[in-house]
Amino acid sequence: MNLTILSVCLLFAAIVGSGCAQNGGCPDVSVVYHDSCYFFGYKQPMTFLDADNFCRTQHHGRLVEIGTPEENAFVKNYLSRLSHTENFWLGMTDQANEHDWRWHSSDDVVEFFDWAPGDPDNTNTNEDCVVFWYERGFQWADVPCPSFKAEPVCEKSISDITEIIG
Ligand SMILES: [Ca+2]
Ligand SMILES: [Ca+2]
Repeated sequence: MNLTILSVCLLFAAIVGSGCAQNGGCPDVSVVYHDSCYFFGYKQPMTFLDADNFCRTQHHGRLVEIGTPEENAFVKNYLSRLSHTENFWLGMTDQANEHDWRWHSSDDVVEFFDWAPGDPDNTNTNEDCVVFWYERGFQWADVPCPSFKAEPVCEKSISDITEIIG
């Protein structure tokens, strides 16, 4: 664990009262919130498919799927504390049917949204993926899946880890 990660971890612990020592079974580079580990990419913007692949292969998880306003607030709060002017992918698309937003890993219907004003606008009828948009305080914006580049936020359920270990 390097100093930066440790600092972030301690800051996080101070905010939410959650310890870092055990880290809930998550890898050292992750942050724990409720029953998931989160990994925030911070080096290399990539396409949606590359980001999805990154989360599955590097973190054995998936792009983040936001189920509640509280989870959304947690992720946005974390992103806002990174000294990092970048956008970050969510794991949702409306590629199959326009305006029918689904979680990418399960095809389940997305029920909570935090769209930035004016989004989703499906610019050029070609915006089927979604980012936490830096310039709008990390509210959500639809962007083109194949050409837009952003950083991944990966999520892994702690129950998945328990199943692997147990
Ligand atoms: Ca769309
Ligand atoms: Ca848009």
